[in-house]
Amino acid sequence: MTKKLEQVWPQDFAERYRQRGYWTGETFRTMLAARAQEYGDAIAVVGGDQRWTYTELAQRADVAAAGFLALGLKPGDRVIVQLPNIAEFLSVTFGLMRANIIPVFTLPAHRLTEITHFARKSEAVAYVVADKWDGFEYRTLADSVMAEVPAIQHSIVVGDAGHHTAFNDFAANPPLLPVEDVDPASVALVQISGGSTGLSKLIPRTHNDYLYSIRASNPLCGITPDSVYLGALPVAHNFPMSSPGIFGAIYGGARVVMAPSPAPDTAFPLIEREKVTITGLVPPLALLWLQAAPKTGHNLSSLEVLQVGGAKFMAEAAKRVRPVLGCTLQQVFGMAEGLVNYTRLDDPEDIITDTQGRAICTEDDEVLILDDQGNAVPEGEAGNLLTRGPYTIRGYHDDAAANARSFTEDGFYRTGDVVKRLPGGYLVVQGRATDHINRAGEKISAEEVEDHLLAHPQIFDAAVVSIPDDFLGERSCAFIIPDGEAPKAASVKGWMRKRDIAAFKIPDQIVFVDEFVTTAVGKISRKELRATLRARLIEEEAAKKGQP
Ligand code: AMP
Ligand code: DBH
Repeated sequence: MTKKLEQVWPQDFAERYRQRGYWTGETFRTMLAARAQEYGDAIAVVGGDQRWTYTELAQRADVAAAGFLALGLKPGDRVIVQLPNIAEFLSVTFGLMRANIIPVFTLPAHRLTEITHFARKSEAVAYVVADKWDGFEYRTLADSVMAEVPAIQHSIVVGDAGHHTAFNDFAANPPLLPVEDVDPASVALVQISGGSTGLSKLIPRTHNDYLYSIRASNPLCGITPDSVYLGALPVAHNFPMSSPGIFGAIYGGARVVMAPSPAPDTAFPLIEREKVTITGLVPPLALLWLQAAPKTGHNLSSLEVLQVGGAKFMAEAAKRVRPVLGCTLQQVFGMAEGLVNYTRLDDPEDIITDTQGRAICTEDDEVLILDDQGNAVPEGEAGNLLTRGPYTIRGYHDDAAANARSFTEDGFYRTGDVVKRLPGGYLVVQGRATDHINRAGEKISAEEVEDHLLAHPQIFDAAVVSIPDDFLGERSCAFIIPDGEAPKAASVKGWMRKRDIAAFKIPDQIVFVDEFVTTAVGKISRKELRATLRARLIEEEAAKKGQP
């Protein structure tokens, strides 16, 4: 028996969210069908040399759905999807949803260790990858995943499939039989958390709640049928997927352009050619774009909105967006668990540059800012952000310990972020209470990386911390107490690489130390330890910089 995959709000909340029109009963399947009706001949997606109209996208989703069902997959099954920014991202995803099969979205950067964790935790029965991407062989990864997780019965490859199941052969299947309509309160897809403690957790999102966040995002981000959204960040991530992202674009009858890379030399020609109007970036990429734009020969004048989020965008950089790129900046502070804040496109310039926006749902995104004792802090003072609302989850999948930690008894999600609130509900992110590293928008759990390091035969103990970084925002630094003679830092990094984990989790910096500080009683929490080590390194680096 597989564990039930669900996301349930208490009855009174569910009723309220329905009554107020947030949850409409629409599903991804009915949504796409309606768009194909209304915008049939308009181009829905551009990726590589593919250009599909809405009619074609819906047809391709039907073909994909028939193919998945012909393999023996059943409604309610879970499928790991690991695809880059290609047109097929949408035909695979809508195909799965068309058949009421639930996609579990992983990032192209994930490797065997992460994929097997997601596969086991979600009890997935199939795995969809592209053949090769960015120099990496996903078919080989698929072989390893299948060998380690026997419950995965099918590996489906977009492109040259080798001995795997070819997604491109799905077209040979008999057409789709009618599929039963799905309950809009059921889970449509699974997102993954950045993992503030330990391994990443699974985030089940329902049709009702996810579609609400998309539908409500569109007007705040200026999406109309004339919009062209560039998928620059990996589109499996919650931000470019839903804020408003590729789904917002499809919801609005607009166009998605898939960029194989967010680098200016790839993205700028696409902006010019496809007349892109909106895209979303993490702060380090926004800095790169600001640097490259004045020198580019490409015409970027179609760009109306540049969204920046995933990590804090500093005000000084934010101020340069309009003069350099000639478009409106939209700061986006969101989380795969739900709550998304946007600066509004017509906000005064200082709100746009100095805040991370305000919640989508003015009436029913409940935002609390509390001190460590749980008391509300006065407006303008920093505190812990907790939230509850029509698209914020009430629990992770199958993780009682994480749920006990991350949710209050009355269902508020403890975001782990420290924020202050300005008049009008605008939030300014000040920092965070949890020990993860936000490396250019990729969240890395200190604990997860420490666990890997502790498996090294020459490492006695390790503490991983975030260090402020001019470009990345934060980088990761591992403090290591060697067991005997210290290994070389490069060899520790090389060894980490062989652990089959996403490259962004490999420590940027390694510092060997003889011992960790302890308090008078000889005990120190990991949290205090990390804080002390971090403070000391920052101080030492500042002292070094200060020297002539
Ligand atoms: P996740 O829970 O993995 O989806 O990551 C969401 C987290 O990313 C938030 O809780 C914040 O810590 C961080 N984050 C997202 N957007 C911003 C932003 N605009 N400014 C600062 N931090 C952000
Ligand atoms: O960082 C995030 O997870 C994020 C950022 C902006 C997000 O999930 C979102 C918008 O929806």
